[in-house]
Amino acid sequence: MGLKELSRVSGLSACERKSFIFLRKELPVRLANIMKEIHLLPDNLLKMPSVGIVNNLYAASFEDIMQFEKVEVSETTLDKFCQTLVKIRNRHKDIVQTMAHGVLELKECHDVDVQTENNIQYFLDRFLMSRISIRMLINQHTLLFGSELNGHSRHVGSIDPSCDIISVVKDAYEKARLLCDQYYLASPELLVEQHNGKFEKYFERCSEIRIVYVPSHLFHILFELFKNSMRAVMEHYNNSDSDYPSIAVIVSRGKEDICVKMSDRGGGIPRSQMDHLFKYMYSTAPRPTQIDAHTVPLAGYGYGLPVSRLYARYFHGDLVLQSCDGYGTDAIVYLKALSNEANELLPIFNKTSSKFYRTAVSNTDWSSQCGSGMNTRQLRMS
Ligand code: W6P
Repeated sequence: MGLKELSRVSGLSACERKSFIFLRKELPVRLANIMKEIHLLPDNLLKMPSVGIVNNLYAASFEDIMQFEKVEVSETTLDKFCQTLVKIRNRHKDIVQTMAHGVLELKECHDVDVQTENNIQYFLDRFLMSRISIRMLINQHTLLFGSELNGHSRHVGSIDPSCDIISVVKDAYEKARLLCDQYYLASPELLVEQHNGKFEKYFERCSEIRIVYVPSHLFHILFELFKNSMRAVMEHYNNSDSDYPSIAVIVSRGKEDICVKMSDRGGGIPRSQMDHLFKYMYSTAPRPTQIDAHTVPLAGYGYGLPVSRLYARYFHGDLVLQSCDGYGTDAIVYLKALSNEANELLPIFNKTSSKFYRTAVSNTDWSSQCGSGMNTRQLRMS
């Protein structure tokens, strides 16, 4: 579904009944798809207790929704349905941690080969994306038709039809800054600039960059990026410098994309480390022991970055990082400028997806040395 439909189908003009009819079919499909996929996980991981727990929670939620399969639609049914959705949302609240724990358990008991690591990466991207989509549907229904109703705001459920990007940037910065100040007793300043394409010249007062979007998703992404940038800056200048280089954010609107570029001067990351930032297996390394139990590190060792990228991709955006080692890092969040292009990106379970888990990682056909590479070629040619 698209952002437009998500706000319309279960929106003001449509009714609770329509949304109910849609969800009682759609939710079991999405739950079942991901349960099928859980069973394709490497055997070692499937055997981990945490994965069993996750599977049981999905099964329970599937059954809860199936209770509504053939019931007649009445006021009572609709009320019960809302309550069931809230129950399901709570039940799955900590599932990301549980899954991450399962991956840690696996790492502790077994050597994880490249093939297994690839499978887990592929699975978690799809599992977590499916979870984002299911929560989006549940939130829309319960916000619009449940008791959480807020009639005053312009929001349609969790969607803001006129989401002001710069306000979300400033909000995420302030929240990250609180954590940064707590941990490092200082924080970098924020510089924001906007480039609103052709609109800028004509209407100074209407030139805010606004789009149809889910502000909580954008907040999640930017908060994560700010935490990473702030940590990099603070650690890079870990002497008693009081002048930390600011974090610079540029928000731009083109015909197709909205871009939010966040640049820090935190010393950058080597190119060889770049891909690891989005790897679940890499980020589930046990935390280094904390010196002070009351302060938490600002960022890192979580699923923060890969999940943020999924939030961006969910409505056909993206998140990319680029770094100059020794200088600093740029993170760019891409969003679709037009809401009719912002449709849900969903994992589907089919032959291609199941094949992925069985296909071995192929050997590379590039070589960096003439040693062994040449030898095999010579051997084959002779
Ligand atoms: C860094 C590492 C990083 C990750 C994500 C976003 C910003 C930054 N800056 O040094």
